[in-house]
Amino acid sequence: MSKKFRSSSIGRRGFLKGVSLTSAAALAPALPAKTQPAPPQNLGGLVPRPNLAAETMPPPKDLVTQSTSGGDFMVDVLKTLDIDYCAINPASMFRGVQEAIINHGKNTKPELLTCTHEEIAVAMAQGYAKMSGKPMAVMTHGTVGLQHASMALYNSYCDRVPIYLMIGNIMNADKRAPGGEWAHSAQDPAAIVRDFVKWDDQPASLRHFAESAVRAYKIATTPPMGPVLLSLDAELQENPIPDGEELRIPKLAKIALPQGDGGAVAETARLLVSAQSPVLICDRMARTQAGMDRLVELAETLQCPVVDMFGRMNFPTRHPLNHSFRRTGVLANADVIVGFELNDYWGAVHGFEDRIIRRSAPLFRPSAKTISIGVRDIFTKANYQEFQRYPDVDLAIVGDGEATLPSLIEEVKRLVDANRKLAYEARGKKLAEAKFAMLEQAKSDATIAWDASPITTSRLCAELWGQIHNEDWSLVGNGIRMTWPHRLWNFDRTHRWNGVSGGGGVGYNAPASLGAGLANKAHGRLTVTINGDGDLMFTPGTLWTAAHHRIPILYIVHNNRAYHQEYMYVQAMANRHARGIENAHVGTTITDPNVDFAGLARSFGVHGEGPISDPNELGPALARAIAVVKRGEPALVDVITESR
Ligand SMILES: Cc1ncc(C[n+]2csc(CCOP(=O)(O)OP(=O)(O)O)c2C)c(N)n1
Ligand SMILES: [Mg+2]
Repeated sequence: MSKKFRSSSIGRRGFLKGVSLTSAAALAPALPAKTQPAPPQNLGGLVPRPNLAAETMPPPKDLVTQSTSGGDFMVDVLKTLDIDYCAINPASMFRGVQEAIINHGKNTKPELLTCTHEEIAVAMAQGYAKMSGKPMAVMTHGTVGLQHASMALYNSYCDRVPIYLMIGNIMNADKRAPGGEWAHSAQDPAAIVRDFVKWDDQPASLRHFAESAVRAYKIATTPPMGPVLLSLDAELQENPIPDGEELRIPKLAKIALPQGDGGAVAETARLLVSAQSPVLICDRMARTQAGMDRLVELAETLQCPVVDMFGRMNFPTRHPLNHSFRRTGVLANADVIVGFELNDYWGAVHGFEDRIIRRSAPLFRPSAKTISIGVRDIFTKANYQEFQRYPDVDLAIVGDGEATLPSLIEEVKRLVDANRKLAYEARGKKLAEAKFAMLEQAKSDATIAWDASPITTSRLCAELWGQIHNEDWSLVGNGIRMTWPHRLWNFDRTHRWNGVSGGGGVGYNAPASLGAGLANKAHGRLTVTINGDGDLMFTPGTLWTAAHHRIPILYIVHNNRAYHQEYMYVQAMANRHARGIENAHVGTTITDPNVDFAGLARSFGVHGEGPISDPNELGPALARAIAVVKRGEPALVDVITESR
């Protein structure tokens, strides 16, 4: 018998005498013989593994007390960035910073928001940033939290929205507890999302952190904006600030936005002024009310139509020059087309059919002059193909759309003489007539199947509009594929609409709307969102966060009990293959069982109404829910809809 074996067998005998103070058995309260748990059966891999590290470590000689921590300094740095909120799902890898935010930072600037999924945290930040104009911080666990966050991060990236994301990591292998901390650490944790964040870093010291933290903010908020990622070493967060360490926090520069080249802007003005039928198209253009006001000024000066692709709230929907729903008509006539911050210039000026076979055709004449103004060309990555089809424009002006508008307006105004003014007025009159006819048509279309059950999406939107139009309302998400509210309602300010997901990743609407609702809360606005049932099933825990943080928001569930878009695609495929559409519900519907969204809401502490399939019950249910929201709480109305 080897010596090694003998000594270990003695150790085992000692343990069996019950003298090992550090054993789990010694720490457990004694139970009467009768209630002693039965010895574990063969549970295979299900038996929880003991924390060997804790059991075998001698107790520390001195109780560790430290008056500073790296996390405290990190919070001090964050405070200089004027970040109001930090959305988290709690995780030990950032426990140092979390504790510092709560106790050192007094849970203000940033204040923690408790989220039930990392995807919710990031999407909340996306909706918040667009509505408030500034980033929210998000903290997630190391590898696993970041993996959950990744799709929402991709949406933010595609939408060019700043997200200030931090994750925890343990860089020194010697410091990782066995088990989870190894699985939650990575050599290069950002690798999984590097294709769709603008910048990332893993600071090795607190000085390094300070610089990277300020740099990250600057990069995220410089157009084209985007998410950034800082990986925070747990030791750096938790340990004291090293003795004698002189730390300073770099200042955050005021960012002057890039404007389009003066000569190119003057050329654009010349083309616009001399055109017979100029068209302006915009997408992610207006960041502020000034952006919308300037676009109105430019359009009114030229009396030309504006097509809004709705990536932001760019142009008032009831304005006589808003021809977003006559895109095909106005482009067919256009001789000059100027696109502002178009995510997809090619897509905006082409028709594309993808239901049966994939084919496309230009919507404009080959002789039309095409110009783009925006920052999209400044920043492109290779792998993910969100950069869209190549837009072969005649002139690409690289500059921020909103920031370039003043010089363009000035140039245009300089060139417009009295004769032109007269011609423009005549053009504007015709456009106003067409717009009026379009609005009347929309109102009439909305009455089709008015009394139908399930409820038409047009009736839903008309009822909703009837109850909110006298409030300072804000529609922050729309699962009705963009049509009815924008056709019917009077969106007249930038906060009336908050854009779309960017990456088309479902699960965005519910949490992004909540983030926008949080931003609106400070202004006392009535926040409303129309949420697909499928979308809400991805991120239902959002409702709990709404209740927990008392965020007033009205969720309308556009409940067609299906992933209806996909249902229609499967129908289209079945049609193409001449096999009948009877089976298209397989894998595409959300029935059997039906989801009780009102019950779900109530279970999270949110006022729930519905399911409502009788259109006459809709108005009273909306009124009750709006009353709840107006007193500062969230509410949900589940509306059984047909899809149109
Ligand atoms: C993460 C993700 N998964 C799946 C899809 C495919 N998808 C596109 S629309 C859609 C349906 C969403 O359902 P719902 O919100 O109810 O909208 P509806 O189509 O019923 O109007 C799905 C599953 C996606 N875009 N993103
Ligand atoms: Mg649906």
